[in-house]
Formats: sequence, C-alpha cells, structure tokens
Amino acid sequence: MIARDELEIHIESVLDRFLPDAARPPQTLHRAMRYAVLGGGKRYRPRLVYATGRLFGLPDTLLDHPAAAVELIHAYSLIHDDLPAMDDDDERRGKPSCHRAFNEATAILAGDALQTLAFEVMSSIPDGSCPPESVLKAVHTLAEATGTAGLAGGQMLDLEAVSRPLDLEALTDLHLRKTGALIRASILIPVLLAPDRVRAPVEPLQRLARDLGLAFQIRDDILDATADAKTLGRNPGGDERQHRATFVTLLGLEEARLRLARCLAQCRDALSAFGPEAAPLRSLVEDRAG
Ligand code: GRG
Repeated sequence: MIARDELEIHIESVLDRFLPDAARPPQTLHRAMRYAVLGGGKRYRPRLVYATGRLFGLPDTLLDHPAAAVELIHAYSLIHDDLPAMDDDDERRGKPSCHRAFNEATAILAGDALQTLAFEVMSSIPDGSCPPESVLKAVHTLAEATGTAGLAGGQMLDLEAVSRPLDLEALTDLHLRKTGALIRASILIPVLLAPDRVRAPVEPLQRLARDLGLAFQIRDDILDATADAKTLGRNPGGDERQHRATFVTLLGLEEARLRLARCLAQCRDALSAFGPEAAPLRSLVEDRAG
C-alpha cells in the first residue's frame, strides 16, 4: 500500500480541476462522476505516468493530462464493472458503488462521460509542450487500451469465461487486455510524449509495461483469494463465487505466487537499464510484491 503523499495530493487536485463542477447542470451526473473519481483509489496508473515521464524530464504541466486521462478511464471501467449486468458489486473503494450511491442509469452515464472526458483531457495537452503528432499517437494508444484490444475486449472475454473454461494462454490474453492494457498505456504514453532529442532506453520500458500489467492482475487474483474486505475495498472471494478462472484457480496459490515473483523479477530486470532516476518506477514495481 502506498502511503498518502505529495503526489497523491497533486493527483487529487489535478482530477478535481479536470472534472466538471458539481454545481453545474446536470448536477446529478457531475456529482456521480466526482463521487466515483475523487477521494479513493491508489492512483497506481497516474503514478506510473509521472514516474515514467520524469525519466524523460517531462514537466507536470504536460504529464497532468495523461495522468488524469488514465485515471478517468480506470474510474469509468470500475463504475461499469460494478453494475448489476457485470460484476454486480455493492462496494467500491470502501464505499457504496456508484450505481448504489446514485442509480443504475446515472452510473452508466457517469462512466460514459468519464470515458469521453479522458479523451478531452488527453487531447488538450497545452500547445507547444510537445509536437501535435506525439499527442495524436498518445490519444491512439489510450483508445487502443480502452477498446476491444484493451479494457472492453478483456471484459467481454471475462464475461464469456464464466460459462467457458479458460486455459492459461487464454487467461493471460484476457488479462493483458482487461488490466494490462491500461497499465501498459500508462508507461507507453509518456514515452510517446518525450521529445526525440531525449535519450532514454525505450525497449526495457516496453518490456516493463507488459510484465507489470500481468503482475498487477496476478497479485489482484492472489489478494481476491487471500485478503480481507478492508484490504481489498470490496468483498473478497468474488472470483470463486462467480466461478471465474483466475491465476489462482488455474494454477493454485503457490504457483500463482511463483508466477508473480517471476513477472516482478522481469520488471526489475527491465529497470536495471536505468539509474537512480528510475527509483519511483522501482517503487511502483515493489508495491506489487507486497
Ligand atoms: C467495464 C469496460 C469495462 C471494463 C472493466 C478493469 C475492469 C474492466 C474491471 C475491474 C475489475 C477488477 C477488480 C479487476 C482486477 C484488477 C483491477 C483493475 C483492480 C482495481 O484496480 P486498483 O487496485 O483499484 O488500481 P484502485 O481502487 O486502487 O484504483
């Protein structure tokens, strides 16, 4: 667990700034969007954006945009994931899920509006902070991570997996999309926004982006099978109740732990290409080991 720190306060204020004012109509929609985004979550994805962007010396005025965009997409996916038609969860981040606090229709619209807000924010990087073609590539990467190659496709495969058994290859593909794609984009987008003249090894970051996404999901599966509701911010054991294939149900707890250790070792190896400037990224990798 990452302690509350300066970066968390910064991320909260950036999100607050980009979100619509709750007093502006339609107030209920804006209140629901703010409810789902503010005051909760570990902010893992925006932290990855800042940690990677700083390797390239990118300023916060630029990084604030992709950092907020990935968190807005994440918040949208959590709202929709909790809906009765999906996971049907009453709690998220230790409080009632969005459709419980408001109602189903408002939660659907809040998710939709957060998704489009993410693209507004991503594409409004201030003029002159990086070339427009880099912004376009970054927007494309975010769209890919959100669509069928990412969250939405992964979620569909996950829904279908309830009635169809998955092997390890299919499960890995599902999670590289559902969870991995946004983690990956959070590392690759700052790389795309970095000016050409800045030299930093890119290939190890591409490896890190993939391995960390997988490590994230394997750890989530292990926690779902072993942690309590307070640690999770939602009810544990959901995977088993829904007869869902996970790395734990497929491999067993011990083998899942070994696989997580292997993924994290690969992340550490990728970061060995960097010096002390990669300390924030290293700490985000180690956070997955806890
Ligand atoms: C509905 C399109 C659509 C997609 C949903 C991401 C997702 C797909 C569902 C979330 C369900 C889930 C619990 C997935 C496991 C991994 C995961 C994304 C956990 C939650 O992320 P954290 O731990 O959450 O970063 P916080 O609350 O800290 O931001």
